Amino acid sequence: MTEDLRLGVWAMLGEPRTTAALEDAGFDWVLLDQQHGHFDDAAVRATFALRHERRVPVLVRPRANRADLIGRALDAGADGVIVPLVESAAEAEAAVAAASSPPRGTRSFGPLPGALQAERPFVGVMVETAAGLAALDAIAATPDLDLVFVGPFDLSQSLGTTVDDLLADDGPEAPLPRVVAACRAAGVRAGAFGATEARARRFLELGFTDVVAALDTSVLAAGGAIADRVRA
Ligand code: 3PY
Ligand code: MG
Repeated sequence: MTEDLRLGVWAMLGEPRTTAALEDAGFDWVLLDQQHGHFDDAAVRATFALRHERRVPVLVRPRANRADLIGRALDAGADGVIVPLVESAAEAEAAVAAASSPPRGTRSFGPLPGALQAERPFVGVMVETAAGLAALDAIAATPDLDLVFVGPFDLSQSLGTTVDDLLADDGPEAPLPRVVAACRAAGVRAGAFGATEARARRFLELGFTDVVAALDTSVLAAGGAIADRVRA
């Protein structure tokens, strides 16, 4: 297994204090989901306001690949973004440009602490449609892109298959091995939304490095094991 493995936890609940506690839960990064989770801008800002020690990177998935949404997440203090539904090199470049201050990009300055980050934020784009897969090599080659991240639910629906069949398919021309190969060729990280332990392990076997291993809800549910141990 690669040493450069980064396991993530994906926060859906929009609960700032619960999410802040996840920074101590043993994962390498935390993501706040504004596309499908309950994080509105106020919850994102409240989560970052609780962060004094910045123990692990906290990323945001904005609702869409839009410069205004990416800029607001970064202004709130996000260490980076993972941008959904990217289908072309031009869309990937738009995401990187939105996250990067001039001269590299077009990010506008706002006089807030998050806007004063010295380093360029981490930028991932999600490949999760047949069109995105068709443009994979060009997307992965986007200058300054850090990560290509697979959304297996959208991707399997778009390809007319199931998540588990997608994960089982490991021939060289299969979608997931192609993502790993394209990322290696381009020198970007390969990530995926595993979310359950079994699927996260399978993504690691396939060569992905930045794998979501749990949701905030599943971390809470895992606490049932504590009750079981105490009862025993
Ligand atoms: C997907 O699997 O499509 C995702 O975006 C995970 O949230
Ligand atoms: Mg998706």
